[in-house]
Amino acid sequence: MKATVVNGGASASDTEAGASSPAASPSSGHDFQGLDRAALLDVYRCMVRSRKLDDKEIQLKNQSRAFFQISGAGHEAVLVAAGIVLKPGYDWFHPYYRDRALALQLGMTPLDILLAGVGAESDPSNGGRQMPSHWGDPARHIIAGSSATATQVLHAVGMAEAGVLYGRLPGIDERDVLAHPDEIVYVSLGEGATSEGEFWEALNTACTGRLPVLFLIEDNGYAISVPVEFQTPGGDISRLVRSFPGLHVESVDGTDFMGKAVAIKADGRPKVVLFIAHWCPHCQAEVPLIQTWVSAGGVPQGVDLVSVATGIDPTRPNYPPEAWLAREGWTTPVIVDPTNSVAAAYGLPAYPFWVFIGPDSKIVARAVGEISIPDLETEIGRLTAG
Ligand SMILES: Cc1ncc(C[n+]2csc(CCOP(=O)(O)OP(=O)(O)O)c2C)c(N)n1
Ligand SMILES: [Mg+2]
Repeated sequence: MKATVVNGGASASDTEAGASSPAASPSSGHDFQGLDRAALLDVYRCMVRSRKLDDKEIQLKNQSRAFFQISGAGHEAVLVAAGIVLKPGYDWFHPYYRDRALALQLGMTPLDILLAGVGAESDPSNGGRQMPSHWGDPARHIIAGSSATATQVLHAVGMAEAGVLYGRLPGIDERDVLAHPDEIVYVSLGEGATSEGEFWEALNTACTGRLPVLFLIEDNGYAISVPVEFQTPGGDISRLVRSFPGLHVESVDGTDFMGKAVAIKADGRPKVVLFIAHWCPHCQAEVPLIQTWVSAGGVPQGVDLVSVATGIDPTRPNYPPEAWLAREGWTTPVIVDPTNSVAAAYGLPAYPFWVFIGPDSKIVARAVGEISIPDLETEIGRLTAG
């Protein structure tokens, strides 16, 4: 799941990219953004709790004790990160129905969620009058939304505007409790809902008014059965919104809790970089084999595997490459190279193209064409052997 984070306000700079804010941990050589073991375990616990609740609700539905289920599976990582950097009861939340892990991270309990799951009168979100996963918790500033997709983005922009006005207008009761100069408004939606007018109206107003809104677009590749490339031109909403004045845009791997923007950086870790073209039959053959190897835990600890989608051609098969790779279940981070500049920097001669980079950032080997798993492992072994 790819997450695009955009905000139109001045005060949200440390909430971008779904990443957490503290400084780096010195202990392990990995960058955990300063989160210690206990904090990371809490993150993991919340993600697992969210997934287990999905599983339980599916079971309840199969038993006809619940009548609808809306899964948050695959969305957990970026949502727990968002819940950590934002403050319940201080910032304002307009989540959508996939935001189970956010609701948990902000403090809603599994019981709260299950009561909504079975439509109980005591459901704290909506008293059993809404579908499940329509999170609501006034004390935590979680505002239950409508089932009509994308309506929440206009509510969020209105909330942000109200916050600004509360700061300016005299004589408002409880102003100090209800509004804070550095509060922000979070709103989330799927990539399909960005095709609706409400999304563009909201962006328009947020940017014109420089309102502190964080839009989290959770791009899972589909709007029910409609693939993203059928309704978002170019298949990537983050590319379309980059020209809005005052809008900061980050596109991150939403299944990676650290929300890393994908890059090939000199960070002391050996790397294997795979360049692929969506239309290339050799790449199409290679991708499932490599994915099987990755899924079986083939990439050794301490080595980064990165893929670069290059040679992009809208007139050729499997365009856009992100959608093709999503269909293939590709879990390796992808750098999209629309101008072939990354490929040129590494001297790509043909597809697929492999580059093996040592911990000192020097290129150790290059390989062109399909590569067998034993040969791949031999090359990686040479990298890690120093
Ligand atoms: C205005 C409106 N149109 C159609 C629907 C039916 N509907 C519910 S979810 C959904 C797909 C939304 O896809 P996306 O925005 O990508 O979110 P995802 O479910 O993939 O997270 C649709 C069309 C709706 N709820 N509201
Ligand atoms: Mg979707």
